[in-house]
Amino acid sequence: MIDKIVIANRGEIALRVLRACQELGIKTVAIHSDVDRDLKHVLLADETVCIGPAPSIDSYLNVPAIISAAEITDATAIHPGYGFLSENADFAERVEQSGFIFIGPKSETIRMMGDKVSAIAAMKEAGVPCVPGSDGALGDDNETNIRLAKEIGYPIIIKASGGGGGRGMREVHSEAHLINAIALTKSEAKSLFGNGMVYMEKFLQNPRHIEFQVLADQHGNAVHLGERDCSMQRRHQKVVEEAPAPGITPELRDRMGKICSDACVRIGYRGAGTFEFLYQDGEFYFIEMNTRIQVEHTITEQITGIDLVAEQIKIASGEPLSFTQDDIVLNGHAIECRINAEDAKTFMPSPGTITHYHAPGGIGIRMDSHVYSGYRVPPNYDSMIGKLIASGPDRKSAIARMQTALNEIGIEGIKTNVQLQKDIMDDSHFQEGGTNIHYLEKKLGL
Ligand code: MV4
Repeated sequence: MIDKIVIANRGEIALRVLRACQELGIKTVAIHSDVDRDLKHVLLADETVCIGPAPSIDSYLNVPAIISAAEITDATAIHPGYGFLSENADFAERVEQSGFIFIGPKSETIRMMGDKVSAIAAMKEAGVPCVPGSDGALGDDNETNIRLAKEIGYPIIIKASGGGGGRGMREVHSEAHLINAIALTKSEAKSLFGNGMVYMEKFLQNPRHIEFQVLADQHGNAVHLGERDCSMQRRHQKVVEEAPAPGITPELRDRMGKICSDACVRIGYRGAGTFEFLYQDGEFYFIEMNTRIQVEHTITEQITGIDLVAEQIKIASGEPLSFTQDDIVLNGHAIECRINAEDAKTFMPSPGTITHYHAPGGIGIRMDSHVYSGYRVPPNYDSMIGKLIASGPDRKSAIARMQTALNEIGIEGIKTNVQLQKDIMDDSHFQEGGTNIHYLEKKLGL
């Protein structure tokens, strides 16, 4: 059994993991950088280890320092959170080789999902619907690639196999640009990811981004926890997420969810995971799988009542899932607004001291944040300082509760995106539901 966990992260997710550990009676080790001594979870952890200076590369990405911290504190397991080393297969492998439990999938699974060509091949094989495309890496023969694109039909998109999350992709709208686009994406991919492999897909012009949450144990059991709509985004940064996704029928949810949980069993998946789909004209198309706990896991927790971080830990300890698919019931609606320390016009990060902080409350309100009055937001990391989650019996009540909470929240001393979130909640198209991935950028006039 896991009795002590190193929390290899910072900010709100480190606090989220610490809370789960405390509830499970597991001891905690907070590792932190120089500038993060006063983080809330560091102040609350059983033990703390400073692992390096502020730059992530020297601290939260410093693999030997993190493994050493696990060794000197005699920890059992390492929770990577999201971002940083959470989807680094080499890190997961080093953790396990050093005799610790990596709270996540096997390193081979992380490696397979990190390579999009192999991820798509595995999913297609497991019966998951994918975007019509090249079914593998593009070769160097121009004629073959031209014929392939013609068969798929323009517009198409060239994507780097080592990419994901929006990096290393290029749309192609006609044959005249194809060969050049492939060459450019290949060379970008080589310099960005050290891997020049690229593939081709039909380009979907107005999809929504809908993802399914899964949990799989080490005994061949897997379940899905429904879907989230993450279409409200700007430059590949999600701004608002909600669960369930507007307009998805129970039948479609059950069908797609089962496809995802069956695929988990088929590939030997372990832990929490997310199947990312593009959804357009009533059809789902798999694009990527995330092998970590995600920022927006909270909204799934609110509608299922399941503590996803606790489940990750229990699965990593070897416990079988304590519920079946039939036990999972979705209740009501939940919305998450990401609260960022950023300039409202330029979206540039706005670090500094929070002179006054007041968290909203009331029925259906959850504020996951590590900040407090007097906390200094360092300039070295992501600008997300918290997540405001509103839930209710239906979407309308969740929106009303979110609007109330956004008016109640008090964050002074730094710039935030609270006004943007109010504007989104007041937006008639958002209120209608089902806006696509381009909606927010268009609304902002980008
Ligand atoms: C696409 C696409 C349209 N067609 N693939 C962007 C991030 C990466 N996860 C995949 N992405 C996309 N892939 C095909 N075949 C449009 C996007 C896309 C996008 C996807 C999800 C959320 C936001 C997005 C913003 C721009 C483009």
